[in-house]
Amino acid sequence: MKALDGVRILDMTHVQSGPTCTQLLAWFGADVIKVERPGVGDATRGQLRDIPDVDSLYFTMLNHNKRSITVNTKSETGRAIFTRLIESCDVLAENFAPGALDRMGFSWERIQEINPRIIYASVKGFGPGPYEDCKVYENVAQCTGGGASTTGFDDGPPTVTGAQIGDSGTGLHLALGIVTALFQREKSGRGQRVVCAMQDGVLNLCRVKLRDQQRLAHGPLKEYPQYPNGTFGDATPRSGNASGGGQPGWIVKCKGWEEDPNAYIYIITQAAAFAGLARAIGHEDWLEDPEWNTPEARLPKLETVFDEIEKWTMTKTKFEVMEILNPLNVPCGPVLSMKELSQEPSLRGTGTVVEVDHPTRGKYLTVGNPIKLSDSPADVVRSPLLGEHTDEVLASVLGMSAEEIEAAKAAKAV
Ligand code: CAO
Repeated sequence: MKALDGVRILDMTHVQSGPTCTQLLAWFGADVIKVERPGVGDATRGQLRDIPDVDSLYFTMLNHNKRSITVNTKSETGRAIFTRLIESCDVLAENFAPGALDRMGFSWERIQEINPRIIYASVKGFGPGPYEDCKVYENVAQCTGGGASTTGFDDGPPTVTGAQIGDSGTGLHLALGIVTALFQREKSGRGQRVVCAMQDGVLNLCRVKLRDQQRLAHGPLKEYPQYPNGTFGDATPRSGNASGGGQPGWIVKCKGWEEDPNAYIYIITQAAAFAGLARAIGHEDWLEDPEWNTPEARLPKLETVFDEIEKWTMTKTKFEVMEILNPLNVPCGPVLSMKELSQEPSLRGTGTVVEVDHPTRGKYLTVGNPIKLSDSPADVVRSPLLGEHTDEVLASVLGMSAEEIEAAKAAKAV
């Protein structure tokens, strides 16, 4: 048995933010029925294709464990089928441009009339306000949610990150909203509206930067590299690779950095483990010297501290550094490339990196469910082909006869 067995999701999501959410719910056991436009489908099926005429990795890696049905929700017969699907499902999830579902004839009021128990969940770019009608993609959300203004080096431009905090991050938020609403429905008997704006999701993940904005009013941010030599403006600045948690940290070069762009390691010079670190890099002299042996004394000289650490790390590989520093309780982590992560045996062992077989693509790697439940294991099942389950869903979920299905096909509704 899976945690969400018995929960049926009418999945109108596309691209990345919404599909991330419904994929998670599918891994927890929900029956996710992905509704796509006949002949077209989710635009990502054809985006960034590596193999001609085959569903892209963009699509396959975001739509595991789902069933696909094609319905033209703008045709009369299609709308009637969609109405019956709303009646039969617990959740309707979507992330179209603002107003798209209303334009199809399905306002929240109408959806509640059809099924008062349904949870109607949406991702939008912005919440109510001046930008509520805007279309939004990942990097736009990273910029509007505070990610870009606080990422990068102080002397460089705002920078977006490779982690998809706008899309996948908001999808995660939406998934939590949906299961919370399902939990409340157990007591209230009613569905509700769940909305996550990507700007809000990114800002939530940048919470500590709003913390720093307010600390700035009371003096410089001492853990930022701008202290004590640089200047602070009136907004949280970009902190480069500085550690956010009040324990100084930085990325330093390791052996082979000249050829390998990822021969680096992150090292945190936590006060409690500093003595071991100083000894390891050959700086016992720091331990007795009041110029170096307290965090306060080191704070204005962090650049020198990390330069000295780097002289040592450049003589070792990032994995050797890890092996030496871990027993000394020095928090550190090698910069791992996607190539290294894809080959890491422990991630294969836990199902976080999984190989999947696909009928037209063949074998590919994906990221499995990162959330591990002891009573609800997640098996990764390949993504559906466009409309692969149309007949099956119309017959088994809506009880349509073969003749009715043929008639819907003839009307080009499915
Ligand atoms: N049958 C008939 N029509 C369908 C359909 C179906 N099964 N499924 C979708 N459509 C229609 C929609 O009704 C819409 O038509 P209208 O414009 O006439 O209302 C159209 O297809 C596509 O909707 P869209 O405007 O959402 O698509 P887009 O590619 O232009 O925009 C995006 C994409 C992501 C920018 C936009 O959907 C958006 O801003 N979504 C909210 C924020 C979000 O989730 N962004 C993250 C995306 S991941 O980077």
